[in-house]
Amino acid sequence: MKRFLYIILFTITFGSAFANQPKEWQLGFQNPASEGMREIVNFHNGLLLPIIIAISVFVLFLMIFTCIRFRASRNPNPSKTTHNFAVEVLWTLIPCLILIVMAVPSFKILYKQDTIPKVDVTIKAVGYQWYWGYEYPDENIIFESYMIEEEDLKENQPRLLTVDNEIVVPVNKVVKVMITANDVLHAWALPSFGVKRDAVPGRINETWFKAEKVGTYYGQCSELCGIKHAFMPIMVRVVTDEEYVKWLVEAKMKFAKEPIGENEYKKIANK
Ligand SMILES: [Cu+2]
Repeated sequence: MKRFLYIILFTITFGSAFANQPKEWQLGFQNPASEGMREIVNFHNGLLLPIIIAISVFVLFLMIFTCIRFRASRNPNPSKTTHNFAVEVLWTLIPCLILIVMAVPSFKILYKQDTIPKVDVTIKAVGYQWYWGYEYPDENIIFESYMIEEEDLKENQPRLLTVDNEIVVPVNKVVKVMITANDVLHAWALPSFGVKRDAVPGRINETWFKAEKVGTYYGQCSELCGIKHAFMPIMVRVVTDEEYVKWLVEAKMKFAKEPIGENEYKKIANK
């Protein structure tokens, strides 16, 4: 039984290895790319899943046992028993204990996610019907990010997930994301980083992640926001520090929030 369980856990954990995006027939989570998500996956696969499997197997056993043992043909005069004090105490206490065992590590992870460490890069994400607007407030960069239609996709660009202007962040740096919306509720979600926050008009929600691997990661708006809710994906490119600096220079020219003067342009270009 134990070995069987390990095989299931192994398949779920590593079945989708090396993927930063959903895979066909995927069962488990996307491959984690941050410490936060790794903790969530371990919590789920290491604790929650075994408990859920054990409970399901136990309930199934009870049902089969009851159907056979107490079937009508074997019990022409059914028992009139209605109460059993000991059983009632047990079936209240045991579920309570199980919930406490699950709640303690769960809150630990939640509180850890809630505490933002020293921030290296700040990004503001604004949900619109139906695209994302991004701003790097410290870098004078602002741009919009639209999904690329299926007919315009290039090779290896995943359908419904690729955008024209992705956000770029440096690897192993704490990125704070300030999330809000301009019209209706949206939600900024990135499974590989274990990040999901509602985007609420008139309010800023904060979250953070520290991507551990260079690569491209995909997420989607996760709050029903209207007819094109499924077509406002989130794309994050995690790059090395040098590549990030290079991107910043390009982005500052391309996406400057305020028009920049010739002197400033030269300053950026010389960086
Ligand atoms: Cu949305």
